Amino acid sequence: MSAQDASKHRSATWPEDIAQRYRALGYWTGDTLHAHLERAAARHPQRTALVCGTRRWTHAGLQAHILAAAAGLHAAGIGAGDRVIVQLPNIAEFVVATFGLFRIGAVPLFAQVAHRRSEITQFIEQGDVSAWITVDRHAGFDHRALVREVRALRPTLRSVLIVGDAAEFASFDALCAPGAAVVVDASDSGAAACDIALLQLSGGSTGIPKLIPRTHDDYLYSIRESARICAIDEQTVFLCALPASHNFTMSSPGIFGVLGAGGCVVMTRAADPATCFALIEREGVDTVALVPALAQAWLDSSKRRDHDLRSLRLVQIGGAHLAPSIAARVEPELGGTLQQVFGMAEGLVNYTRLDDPPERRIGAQGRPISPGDEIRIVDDEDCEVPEGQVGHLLARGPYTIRGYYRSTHIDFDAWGRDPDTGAFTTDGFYRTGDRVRRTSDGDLVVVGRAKDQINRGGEKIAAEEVEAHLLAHPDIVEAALVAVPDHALGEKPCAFIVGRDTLPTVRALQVFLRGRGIADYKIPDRCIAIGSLPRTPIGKIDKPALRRLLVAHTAPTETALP
Ligand code: AMP
Ligand code: DBH
Repeated sequence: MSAQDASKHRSATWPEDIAQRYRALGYWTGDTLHAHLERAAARHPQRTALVCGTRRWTHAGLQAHILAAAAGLHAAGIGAGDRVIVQLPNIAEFVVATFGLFRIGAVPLFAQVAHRRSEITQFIEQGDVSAWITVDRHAGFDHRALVREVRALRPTLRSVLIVGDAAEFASFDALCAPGAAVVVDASDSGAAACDIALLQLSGGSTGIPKLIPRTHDDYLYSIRESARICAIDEQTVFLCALPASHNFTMSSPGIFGVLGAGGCVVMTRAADPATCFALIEREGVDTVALVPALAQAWLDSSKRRDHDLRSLRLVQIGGAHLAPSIAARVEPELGGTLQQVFGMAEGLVNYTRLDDPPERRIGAQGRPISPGDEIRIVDDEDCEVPEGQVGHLLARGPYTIRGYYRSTHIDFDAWGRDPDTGAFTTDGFYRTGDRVRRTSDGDLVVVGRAKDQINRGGEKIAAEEVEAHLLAHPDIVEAALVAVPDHALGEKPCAFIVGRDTLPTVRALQVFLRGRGIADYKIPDRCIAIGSLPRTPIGKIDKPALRRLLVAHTAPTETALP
């Protein structure tokens, strides 16, 4: 990237006056994510940092590996400011690649391992991505086949690095083998604290995915404070069971928070109870982060009796609605303190505090990290609702973005607002799309959602994105995706479709959607044919009416597809 492009990239994040305020308040310290980790390694060189199967790294050993990766990535032509898709499962290379990229000032864009051609090609375009680091195979899927498909469609993608058997592609392992490459100069870090460190994916509610730019300054602030709130230190042993690419697992306080405190991260590719309980016992895991669906699977597993889980100190649950009946079982049945986490990749994170009384930890989603977090709960006209009433949650603060990422410059207006998108108010608040109320204790309770999204066990699905794929089917005239309650996952997507003369079977539709190259978790399990979609008076599809049809099971014109 040219020096001019690099400076554009650098300025495209926070308005300067607001940045200065957060620096003056001490929230932003001018530190980078990799320097933070390097200092932890200097304090605790011989402590275990990372465990992945039978492989283990001390903090000093991990630093050496990261430095070798930085040199290897640089030698592969990746430079400061370049955007690089990191699509890896929960393996040590996730950490090595990510911090190697930080070290040379490159910007990881975290895709999920479940993402396929449709998502990856969009990310390449939107992020103007030049490289992609992925794995040979995961969960029975050959990622090299995906790379071949995507490369043919996106020739601008310069390099691909594969962890494992690289076939005809470059091998990440060979490139980054410790000692194989010239180690980059310790002073040679390409990034400044105000630069974009990484791009997260928005759960989204529109057809086009949005990229979330997080700077070293703002991300590190949320991580440091999260680690403090969760009492993470060098004794912490964290089990990374949810996908490492998720903002929760990465930063609340997650992988980054634990490593930055000198603690240990245990990676597991499988999140099932038997695997995780065995790892908790073997490694003395004390901290886990779960979505409600996984917590419930762990609670309901008979395998619990076969393992000693007494090392558990903190059980964090977030990402989706946690039923109080499940919450109440966590401490007596798993041990450890329950902590609810209500966060978003765009920024704002709320935690119940470890010393809150049990009823607050069971019944609420906590309160923000920072005194600098500004929260408004408003009605449809953006007027604040009376205290205690339900409204839309708006958030602004030292680690909540002011605009989504565009590879070109964002011209912020006077309030630091990205003028192009309705996701922000005129005075720079992020519209979370969540409906909440505040309790008299000051905790937030999430009561629902205004955004057109399905939360499938913590995986967010933008209805519009899937509807667009459904509408590409020649036999479908209209389509609407809504959430159907599900015992195990909380919600699942259900498609209502209006067909022409012949309708495809559910199976055929699923095959069709897979063929469109979308992640499996977005594919509806249920499809219902309907004569016409209900509309609101202004002509929008009436999704609440569709949801009512689903719940009541009384849709007179509905027929489940064969
Ligand atoms: P994402 O956009 O993928 O970062 O997901 C963030 C969204 O997940 C939030 O805006 C909420 O809708 C949902 N969410 C996260 N944590 C919780 C929680 N503890 N309870 C209910 N919903 C949650
Ligand atoms: O759901 C989320 O995105 C989420 C949940 C808990 C999150 O981003 C976080 C904590 O940081």
